[in-house]
Amino acid sequence: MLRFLTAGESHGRGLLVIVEGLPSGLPVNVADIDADLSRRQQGYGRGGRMKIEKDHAQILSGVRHGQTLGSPVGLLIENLDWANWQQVMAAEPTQLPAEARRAVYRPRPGHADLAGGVKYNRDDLRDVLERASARETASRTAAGALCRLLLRELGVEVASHVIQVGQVAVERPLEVSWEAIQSLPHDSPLGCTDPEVQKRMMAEVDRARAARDSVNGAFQVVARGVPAGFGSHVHWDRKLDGRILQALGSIPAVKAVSIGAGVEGATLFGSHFHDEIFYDREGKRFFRRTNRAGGLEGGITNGEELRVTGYMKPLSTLPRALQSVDLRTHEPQEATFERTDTTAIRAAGVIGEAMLCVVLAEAMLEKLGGDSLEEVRRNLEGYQEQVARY
Ligand code: EPS
Repeated sequence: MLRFLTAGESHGRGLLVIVEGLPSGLPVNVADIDADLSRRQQGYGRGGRMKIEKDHAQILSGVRHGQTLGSPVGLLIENLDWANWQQVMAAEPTQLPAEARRAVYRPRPGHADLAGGVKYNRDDLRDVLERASARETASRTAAGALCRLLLRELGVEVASHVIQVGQVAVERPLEVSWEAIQSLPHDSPLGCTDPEVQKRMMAEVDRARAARDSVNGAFQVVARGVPAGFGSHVHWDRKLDGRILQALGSIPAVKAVSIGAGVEGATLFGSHFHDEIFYDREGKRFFRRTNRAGGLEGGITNGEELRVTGYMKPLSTLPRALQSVDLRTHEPQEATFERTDTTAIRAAGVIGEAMLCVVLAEAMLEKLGGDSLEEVRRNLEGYQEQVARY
C-alpha cells in the first residue's frame, strides 16, 4: 500500500515528507523532484514569498546510489524564510509580547483561521494559519514527483493546463490536445495553451491586483497512457473517480472537482453525453472517439486519457481586507493582511498533477503488486497480455 505523510508550518524550519510503499529499484534523481517544486513556484500573479523561497528537496532516506530501496523515502524541504521567523516560530516557550510573536486575532473570511481557532482552541490564529497555508502543497508536490517517476516507468504521463482565470476561459478545454498541454514551457506565465487567451487571463490578474483583490479559476489535469482496469466498481471506497475527487478536492482553495465533461453532462441527454465504443482489430483494443467520461467508467479507468478539472475559489488573503471580528474584543475589525499572491492558479495545476500522480501510483501498485520495479513491470506486462486477449 502506497501512502504519504507531510509535516511542517509555512514559516517554520521546513517541510517533511515521508513516502512509504514505493518499490525498490526506481531511479530517483533529486533534479526531477526539484523541477516539479520549481514549477509549483512559478506563475504570473504570485507574491513576495516566492521570491524568497527556492524549493529544493533533500533526500534523507530510502534512496541509495540513485535508486529506491523499498524503504520509506524521507524528504526535507527547508523554508528559507525561516531565517526571518526563528523567534516567531520557535519551538521553545517564549515571553515575547503579542506583537513580536506576530499574533493574529482578526480571522480572514474564507481561510481556516476562525474554524481552526475554534476547533483547536487557540487564541493566536497563527497557530492555525501556519499549517493551513498553501506552503504545505510543496510537500505534496515532492511526494507526487516521486510517484510520477514510478508512473513514467509504467508508461503513464501526467500534465496540466489552466483553462480559466476569473471571467476568461478556454473554449472546449476537453479538446485541447495532450501534445499542447505537455509541451507548455516550464516558465509559462499561466499554463494556458492558447497565447491569446493567456494574455487576457494575465490582464484579469492585473485587474485583480490593481483592485487589491484576488482571483483564481480552473485547471485541468490530464493523465495519458493509463491502462484500462485500475480502480473498481465493486465498493464505494475503491472507485477511482471518488478517490481522485477527494485527492484534488483536498487542495487548498479548490471548491469543486469534475471528471471529463461532468458538469456539462448534467445538462445533456444521454445520447449526447456517452462515448460510443469501437474496437481496433490491429491494435487489439477498445476505444472511444470522444472522451466526455474523462477516462473513467464505473470507477474504473477505461484506457482513454484521464481528464480532471479543479475549480479554485479566489485566495482568501486580501490586500483589500474584508470585514471580520477581533477575537479579543468581539468588535468588528478588518481581517489581518500580511502579504499574499494575487492568483495561484498555475501552481494549483501543478499540485493537481502531484495529487493525481499519487492516486494513480497507489491504484496501479494496488492492482499490480510487487516489491521491486522489475516485479511491478512484469505484473503489468502479464496484465496487458490478458487485456489484449479480451
Ligand atoms: C499563503 C500566503 C503566502 C503564500 C503562501 C500561502 O505566504 P506568506 O504568508 O509567507 O507570504 O506565498 O504560499 C506559499 C508559501 C507557497 O509555498 O505556496 C497562505 O496564507 O496560504
